[in-house]
Amino acid sequence: MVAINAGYAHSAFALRCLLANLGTQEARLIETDGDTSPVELCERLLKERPTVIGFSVYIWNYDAVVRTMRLLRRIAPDVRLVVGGPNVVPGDEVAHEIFEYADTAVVGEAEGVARDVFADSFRHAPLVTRHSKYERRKTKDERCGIVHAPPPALEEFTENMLEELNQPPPPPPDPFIRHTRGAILDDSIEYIVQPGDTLSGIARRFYQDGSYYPLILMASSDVISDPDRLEVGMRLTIPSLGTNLEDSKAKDSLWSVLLDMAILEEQRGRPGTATRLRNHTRE
Ligand code: B12
Repeated sequence: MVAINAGYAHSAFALRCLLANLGTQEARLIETDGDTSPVELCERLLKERPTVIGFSVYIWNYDAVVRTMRLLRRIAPDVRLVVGGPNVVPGDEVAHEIFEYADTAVVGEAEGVARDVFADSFRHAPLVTRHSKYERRKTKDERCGIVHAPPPALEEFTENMLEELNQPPPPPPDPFIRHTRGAILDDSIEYIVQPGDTLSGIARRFYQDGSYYPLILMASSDVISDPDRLEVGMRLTIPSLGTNLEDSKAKDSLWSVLLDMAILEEQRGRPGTATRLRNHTRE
């Protein structure tokens, strides 16, 4: 299978899809680009001793594919040539030469037919009679076989997809982690929000440092949606700062939340608070 890629760095997605659908057939992917000459490419291909060569044909490699196929027809007339890709368009006035050199042309998305197309090319398809060793003249009977690949069964696909989407979401893996984001709650206490309370004020009261408020946020993320909007009567969980700093895992998750909150504080125009949050992670 040959892909002549173009200027933009990319890999031949189409041929990887086809190779995955070839079953047990032995096949190789040769990727190159427009800088490789047809002679060099033919050399490289024939080293593999192929019985069939499949070309992926796009607008950016059409000429290179035609020149390579023309050469192959001369120097390796027994190798069967298959083409496919968006630039294989029967009846196209510009891109018609490809059909003169190909034994089989596949039109459309070929995953479903690849196995058959290549198996037939290998085993059953009669080789076109060559008129001389170096020249191949087509007669009306020697037209390239055209395989129209049926469009993929998208309805079935989307139906299955919809069915999957309509399933209820799976339960979260670990409710403890979801609610606490890794904080240890063993020595925590409950605090009911009073009028005038702020999260950093509560942190100052319990931790003597308002910039540790993310620890309360971690433990109370099931009730607090916005750290700037506490509501009177909210029941907050206040974890022990000491217990969380002593445990390396809990400390790591606290540090990552402090850094997240530092970014948020900067966005909200509070660079001083952001710096204090970051400073904790350097302690
Ligand atoms: C992603 C994409 C890009 C990406 C990456 C390209 C890449 N090669 O991976 C980027 C952004 C880089 C890109 C750029 C360009 N693209 Co573009 N791109 C696409 C897009 C949207 C998807 C390509 C893809 O991966 N499809 C999925 C694969 C599996 O499908 P497929 O390539 O068609 O292959 C199937 C069949 O064609 C067939 N098949 C393919 N090869 C072979 C070989 C054999 C032997 C057989 C039997 C069958 C077979 O079977 C495959 C599996 O079903 C298509 C449009 C589309 N919806 O397909 C345009 C498309 C490929 N791009 C196109 C164009 C024109 C370009 C540009 C030239 C645009 C420009 N003017 O700059 C550039 C240059 C490309 C380059 N490589 O330098 C055209 C090509 C037209 C043509 N007749 O060849 C397309 C078809 C869009 C369009 N309708 O105009 N593109």
